[in-house]
Amino acid sequence: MMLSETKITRAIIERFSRKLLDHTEVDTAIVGGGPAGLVAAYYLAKAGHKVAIFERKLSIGGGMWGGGMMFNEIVVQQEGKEILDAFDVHTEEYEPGYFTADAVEAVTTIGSQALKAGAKVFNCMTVEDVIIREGRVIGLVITWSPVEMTGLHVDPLSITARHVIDATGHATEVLRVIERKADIKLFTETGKLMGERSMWSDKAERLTIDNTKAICPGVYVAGMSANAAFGGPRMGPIFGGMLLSGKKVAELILSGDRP
Ligand code: 48F
Repeated sequence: MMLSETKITRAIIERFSRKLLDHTEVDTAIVGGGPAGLVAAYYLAKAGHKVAIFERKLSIGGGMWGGGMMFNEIVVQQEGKEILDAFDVHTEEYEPGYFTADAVEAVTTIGSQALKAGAKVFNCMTVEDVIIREGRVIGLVITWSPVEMTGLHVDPLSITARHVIDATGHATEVLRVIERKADIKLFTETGKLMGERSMWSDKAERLTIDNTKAICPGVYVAGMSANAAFGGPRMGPIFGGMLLSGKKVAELILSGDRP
């Protein structure tokens, strides 16, 4: 059989369009495909939710690929190890209570499981705005990342979601746009984005879980974004909190929690 370039082209356009069309209305839209977003996507998709992850970069994995300072090993504590065990990521004890895993194995395995569970990743897409109706975030405004990067004057597209998760890490990009453009009071002490504090691994890892919750009607925060939203410290290259936060936000949504 002779391969036809136009058939290859049509296959890509048709299949991608079908995928995107299928995800113009989703149960949960996750902004950011870092460790927290990927773990959340896995548990939600496994439970039957229609899940779309929008990731600005070409690759998912966020800050996990590089471990600490590009030494591509991650550290997790006991509870984090249990999540890596569930994904079948190999871990090795370093000292009691400290486990290491290969950062690349962690990203690829968790990413693979999330997709196999049914979550779809839209990489190279940036969320630049939200849709709000009656004080509730009901959707996202998306554009191609190269459009954003080059500053091309092109209008975006939008999707709707019953739940949105800001899993954008340190940047808290969804919350920033809500704060800038809407009169929605966030569920923080000040009603505003509180901003992350300097590194304190132990405290930050615990707070990440506590801070994983709804931040305003329609939106949850998970991962580093949760600490940055509620004024918690950063934790550095320990990733258990990210994984546990992804699982917790999925459980909150699945429990019917709908702020
Ligand atoms: O930063 P990231 O890995 O977030 P996380 O899951 O994990 C944090 C850790 O990596 C590390 C840490 C803990 O050890 O402190 O930083 O909380 O992944 C966030 C992803 O969101 C994407 C970004 O490219 C990254 O891959 N992202 C950020 N803003 C947008 C976005 C946006 N507006 N639209 C789409 N993707």
